[in-house]
Amino acid sequence: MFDKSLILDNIETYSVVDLVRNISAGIITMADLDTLSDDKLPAEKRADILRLVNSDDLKDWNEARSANTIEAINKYLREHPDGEFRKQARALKADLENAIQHQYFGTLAENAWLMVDKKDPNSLRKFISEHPQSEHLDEAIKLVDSFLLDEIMGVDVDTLIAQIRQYQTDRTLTPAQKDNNIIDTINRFLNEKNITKGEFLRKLDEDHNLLSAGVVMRLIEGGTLSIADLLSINIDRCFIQKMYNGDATHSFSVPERLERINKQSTEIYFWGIPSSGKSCALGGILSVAAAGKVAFHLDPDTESQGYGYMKRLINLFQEGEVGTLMEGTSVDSFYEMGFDLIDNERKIHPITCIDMAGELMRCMFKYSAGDPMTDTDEIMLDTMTKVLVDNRSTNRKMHFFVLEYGAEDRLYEGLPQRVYLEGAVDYIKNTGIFEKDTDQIYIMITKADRAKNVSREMLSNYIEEHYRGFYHGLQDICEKCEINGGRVEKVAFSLGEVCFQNYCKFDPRPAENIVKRIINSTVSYRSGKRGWLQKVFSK
Ligand SMILES: Nc1nc2c(ncn2[C@@H]2O[C@H](COP(=O)(O)OP(=O)(O)OP(=O)(O)O)[C@@H](O)[C@H]2O)c(=O)[nH]1
Ligand SMILES: [Mg+2]
Repeated sequence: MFDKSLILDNIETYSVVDLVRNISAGIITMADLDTLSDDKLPAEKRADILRLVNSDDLKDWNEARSANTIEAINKYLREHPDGEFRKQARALKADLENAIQHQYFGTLAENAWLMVDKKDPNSLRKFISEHPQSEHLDEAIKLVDSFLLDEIMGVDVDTLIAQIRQYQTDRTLTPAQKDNNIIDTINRFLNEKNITKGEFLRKLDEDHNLLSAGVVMRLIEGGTLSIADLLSINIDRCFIQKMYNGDATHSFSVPERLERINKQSTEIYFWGIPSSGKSCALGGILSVAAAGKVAFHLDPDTESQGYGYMKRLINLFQEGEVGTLMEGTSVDSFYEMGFDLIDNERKIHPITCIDMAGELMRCMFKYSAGDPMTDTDEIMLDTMTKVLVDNRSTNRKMHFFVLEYGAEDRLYEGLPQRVYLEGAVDYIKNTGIFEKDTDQIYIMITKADRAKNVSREMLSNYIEEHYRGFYHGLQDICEKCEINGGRVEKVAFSLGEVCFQNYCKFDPRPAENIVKRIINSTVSYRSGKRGWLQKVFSK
């Protein structure tokens, strides 16, 4: 309506052709023009319009326009060399030719995109330069970018392993999220990042414990791995059997809070970051101590706060058998395991082993660094302070600092094992908990089955190379507190063969070595001499 009155009100500004086009478009009619005076629409212009409206020119142009093909427009141009609509016809023809050309190039680009090797940056670059109009251009540029980033970041199979380890230690993820992320990352690296299955299998061969049974099962179900692959990297059939039997890890309920160590005994503490192998080492040591070989007998204290836990640890490892390991110790668990170890000369060594959650090391670090702590963190630190400072017993004490072999690059909340160990030493120095009654400090390198040739020299070099500050901090404490003639003992430990994180074929020898050391360096008495023992522990 607006168009119509606009045209009629300004009729003098419109050409004859323009007015005819509006008539043929139905915007105005001849009857509308009849309402206009001759002043506005002179008779001559009105006659021209009438002639054109009734001419073949307009009819043919309308036909050509509605056909909307180059053929129809060419026909109009051919038949009306003086046609009034030639200009519009040529413009429409150019539009149609452009559209066809665009469509042609689009199809070309589509076909070319199908042919591009998406794993080859050169192939992608060629596509980008030859098909700058393609709708796949953004995708191609992104792919090239991700290749460049991989190049800068150095993406290889080691990056994949580092990412897997990162997820494994990420406290913000649930166990299901960890597994999902690990599986997705492995598949992405194998499918998109030019990492071969052979390379990945070699890494699994180097560390049979890299992936959990749950993740391996899902990789097999998804076709990424096969049983034949596992056999090809020398994974013992017994572990595959265990995995398919669906044997799950042992879990333990949270024990009651500990106020003090009650038993008159030598107290043995195990310090180390989460998953460094403290509980496994303790389990191995207790199992061996109870096995009747390097010691005659182990008599657990039923009174002990961690009695149930101790009984289960003792049964966890049997020589040559494939056992299922336990879950990580939760932050609010602090187990006291008291027992009498009767050596082969029938002398009695009263001992209390204390298993602490690795999370406690983080709490100590956070405390020293002034970082915010949760309520559970506070409670745990408080338990430790009660046991080791406020309600400190007069018992003799040994401390094992557990250091996981080969975990230098693994980060826990962004920091490596070294930083937490050094933080623990600082905390210990400040609280003075090693003063007076500590007899020995050990550095125990766990998971030593991963090392090639374990020897005294190799252990010393390894510690010197990766944990110098921590080692010298401990040595400092030994010298100042006159512990073991100023010497930190070093010992290697391994459970034997550990596979899929949850299963273990137990080799008792490393644990036997530790039990012998414990027997040699703890106070003992012959039965019937408990009064004498009381004197020893109270000195
Ligand atoms: N290769 C190898 N792996 C081990 C050994 N001991 C433990 N592990 C692995 O390390 C994992 C963690 O061991 P734990 O003993 O639970 O570690 P932890 O120090 O008690 O950890 P938190 O209780 O979380 O502080 C186990 O589930 C095993 O997969 C070992 O001797 N060799
Ligand atoms: Mg533990």
